[in-house]
Amino acid sequence: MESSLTARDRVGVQDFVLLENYNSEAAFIENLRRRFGENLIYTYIGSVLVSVNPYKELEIYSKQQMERYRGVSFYEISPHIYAVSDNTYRAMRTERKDQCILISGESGAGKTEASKKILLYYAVTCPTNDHMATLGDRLLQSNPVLEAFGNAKTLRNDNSSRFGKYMDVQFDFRGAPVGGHILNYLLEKSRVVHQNHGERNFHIFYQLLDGGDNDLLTTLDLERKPQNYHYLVKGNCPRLSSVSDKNNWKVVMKALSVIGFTEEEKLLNIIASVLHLGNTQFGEGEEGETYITTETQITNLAKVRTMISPLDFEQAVSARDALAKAVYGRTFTWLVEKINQSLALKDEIYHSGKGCSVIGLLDIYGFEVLQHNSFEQFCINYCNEKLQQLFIELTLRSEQEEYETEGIAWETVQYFDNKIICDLIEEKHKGIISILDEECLRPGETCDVSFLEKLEDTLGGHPHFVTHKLANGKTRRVMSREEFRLLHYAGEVNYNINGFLDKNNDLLNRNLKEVMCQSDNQILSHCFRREEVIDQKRPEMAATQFKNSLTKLMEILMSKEPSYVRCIKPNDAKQPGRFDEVLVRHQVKYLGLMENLRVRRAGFAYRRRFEAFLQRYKPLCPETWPNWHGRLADGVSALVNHLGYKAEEYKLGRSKIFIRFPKTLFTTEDALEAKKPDIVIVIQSGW
Ligand code: AOV
Ligand code: MG
Repeated sequence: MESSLTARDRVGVQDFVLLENYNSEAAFIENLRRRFGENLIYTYIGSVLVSVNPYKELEIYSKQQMERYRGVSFYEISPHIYAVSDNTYRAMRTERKDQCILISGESGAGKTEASKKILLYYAVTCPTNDHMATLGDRLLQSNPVLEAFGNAKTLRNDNSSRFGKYMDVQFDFRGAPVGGHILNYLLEKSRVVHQNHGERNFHIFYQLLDGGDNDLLTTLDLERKPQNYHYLVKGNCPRLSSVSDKNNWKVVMKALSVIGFTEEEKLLNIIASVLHLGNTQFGEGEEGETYITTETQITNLAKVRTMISPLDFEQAVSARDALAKAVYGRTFTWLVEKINQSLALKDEIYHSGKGCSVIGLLDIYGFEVLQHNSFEQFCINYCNEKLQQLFIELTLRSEQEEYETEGIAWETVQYFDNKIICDLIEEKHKGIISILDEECLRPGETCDVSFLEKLEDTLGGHPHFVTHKLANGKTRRVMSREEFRLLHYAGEVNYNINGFLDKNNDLLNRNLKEVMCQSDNQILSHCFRREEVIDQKRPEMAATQFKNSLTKLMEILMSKEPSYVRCIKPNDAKQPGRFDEVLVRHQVKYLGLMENLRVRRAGFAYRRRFEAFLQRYKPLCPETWPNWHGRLADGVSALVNHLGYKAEEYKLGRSKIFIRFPKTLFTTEDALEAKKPDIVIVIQSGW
């Protein structure tokens, strides 16, 4: 077999399973470091892809590279995100089973970039369906739009996803992409009205101000300088060196037109209104009444002002901000709906009876520890706990269970099961979310502090929950009286309770809702439904809604065959070429990569069902070629004996053969490759 691997590709080992000292974390990290030094950012643990963010453009994503990976097995070629894309695609085609690719890692580790590369691979390499020739383009163009409205610069990442995203790509029976559907999860709305120092609001605001032409800005009554807008100055970071808002504006406008979007004007009107809303300033009158001290020309806002003015100063500010968040958040959801309409599967394909298969891509916000962590970080980190739980469930646990069902002797690998933390957060009645909801609903005086006290009463003594009072000198780091600490699988995080109740309640003044229902802007009147104003039922609280949507997401993912991409961030400075070992070690630990490797290694790198193994390799043994008529297990036995497999190299289970080292399989594959011309000749001569 001609190998496609060059000497450089072979730096270190390309699959950790081949690492001699596979129990050593130091050897693991050294392998990552050496490969990273050669710009080899991808390495496997069996079929799991580990990716280290290079923080620079690498020449490994071209169309030629895509071609190299098409239809090629994992072990024949250097590890790549395209190999995962291709293998997943082929598994979907041959096994006719829906797939999903789960991308995890902390903020800035490269999840979103990975998901875009996968999508690009499908858009470029898959056949096209005549009915849906432009679908690939539309799938790709959904990204810049959603990023403009849902991503922002944070201290961790200049293009940080501030919403969770799960995207289904649907393929027809010939393997052409024919549809797509996006589910979005909890946008970090609070960013619309407040940003931490060094962070920005959502990209779209700056793009509009920098890129919109003069006429547009005049129509919207906007000035160019972000500094003039109250909602854009909180982080004191109007410009970014790494991105051009002006160029991205063009990209986003073009993307909207590819998607077939016709409501730009209304959409931009809303974005401008949010900025004007932020600039609505209040003064306090002598009698404690509030008056508006600013004037703008946006008509919708006139009514809003009338609504706000009877409130006291603080209420007025908070009503204004609540409105801005609601308007932005709902517009974002509306935008996702619009994109979904553009990607929707055509009825004639849906009803063709030929069936579609699906590959789901999950790209969520990564685990996040900030100086000041609030409700948003709590939700984001909870989401990461759930994803880690799924990983444990599907790789570590199911792998070990398979050995049991197959009756293979096996030494159990210990791993940290984070279910205890998921329960701490989501359990009915005594989980943090339940307690938070209860506190929001309890009549009488409730506040963030009473919430904290309730947490202490209920959760005191839980090994993953600490507060100032409970710490009792047991913790080295000082905690304030307004915090609780969770010991997450990925590290400790202190959450400040201020604002938890409000954010969970997520209430909007009823009168303001009413004004929005009556808006001339159809997007707004669509987002704020009259029924909502009439309906007295209290909608579910924010955290519970999020919890329920995550439960549904887990069900979706569990019903599919998963592949994993584990992203690692090499340094905190967003710099190329820097590999901070302490930081990487921490991630390797909490991602459970060593356990992942141990399970893979202590176990068997490859496994195949007897039928599949015989079918593929039967030409290599006279006893099994051309057909084996006895018991499948005996046929496999005869085959491996003939091939000279040693006892420690393999085991036969009840229905599968387990091969310990990839090398064994490589050798067998090579033998098959060498044999191929003979087989063809034999078949042609009518044997
Ligand atoms: P994230 O999605 O994991 O963070 P991103 O995918 O946005 O992280 O990556 C952060 C930045 O790292 C990108 O903007 C690129 O500059 C760089 N980068 C990542 N992967 C690559 C790559 N393969 N090649 C070149 N540069 C890369 V977050 O959304 O914050 O959780 O919430
Ligand atoms: Mg991201």
